[in-house]
Amino acid sequence: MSLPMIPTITVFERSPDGGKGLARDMRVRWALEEVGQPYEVRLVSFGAMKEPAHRALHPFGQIPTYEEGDLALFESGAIVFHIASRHAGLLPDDANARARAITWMFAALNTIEPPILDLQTTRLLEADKTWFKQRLPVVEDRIRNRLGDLSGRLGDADWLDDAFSAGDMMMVAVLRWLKASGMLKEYPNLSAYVARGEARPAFKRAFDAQLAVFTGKPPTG
Ligand code: GTB
Repeated sequence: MSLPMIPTITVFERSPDGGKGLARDMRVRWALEEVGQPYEVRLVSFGAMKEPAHRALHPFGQIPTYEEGDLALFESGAIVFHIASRHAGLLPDDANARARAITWMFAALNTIEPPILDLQTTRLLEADKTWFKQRLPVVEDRIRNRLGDLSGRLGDADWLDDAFSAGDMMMVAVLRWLKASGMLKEYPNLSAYVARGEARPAFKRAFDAQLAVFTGKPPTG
């Protein structure tokens, strides 16, 4: 009898978010928790991330990576899709519903994440520029544009397409990046949607596990 393969993911040795669960390993942890797959974690420093050993796993020298036997993956979206495809729980059985859930995963990563990332980059790297004050509202309005549409589509539903799926998981993970900005509060149904995602037991386990890396104390739950 062969033993089940325990995947290993890489995460920041010391996450710059201070344990808020904003780095992209959080979505991989969350997916693994949703499907009940145990996993191991290898901590990587900023220096080690750029070394050949890590670049063999991740060409861009980043986290997260995912190793399972002789399979090595990078890109959080591809990793979550792999997990969701191999296990029950994150993608519906019905072929059309499955395709729609995958569409929402792409929407989270390709349509919602880019303007939000632009805001983080603008705040982090461009605050000292003369044009920062003019640029900031432009970047924020691009996000509002997307949030308005997403909010309209979600309406008063719990999830984007019937039952919770990898599409919701990815969307909530991306929207969480906006919490500190206060922008999410402008869309009460999106705030509630994120809160619903965060209330899931699998989210809590994933959050506690990443926090434990930061605090050095084991998860309490
Ligand atoms: N497209 C890749 C993926 O989805 O996996 C992007 C991977 C990536 O950017 N990883 C970051 C990294 O390794 C960690 S998530 N950075 C080190 C480097 O590039 O040298 C970083 C992150 C945390 C929190 C926010 N946020 O709050 O907006 C954004 C990005």
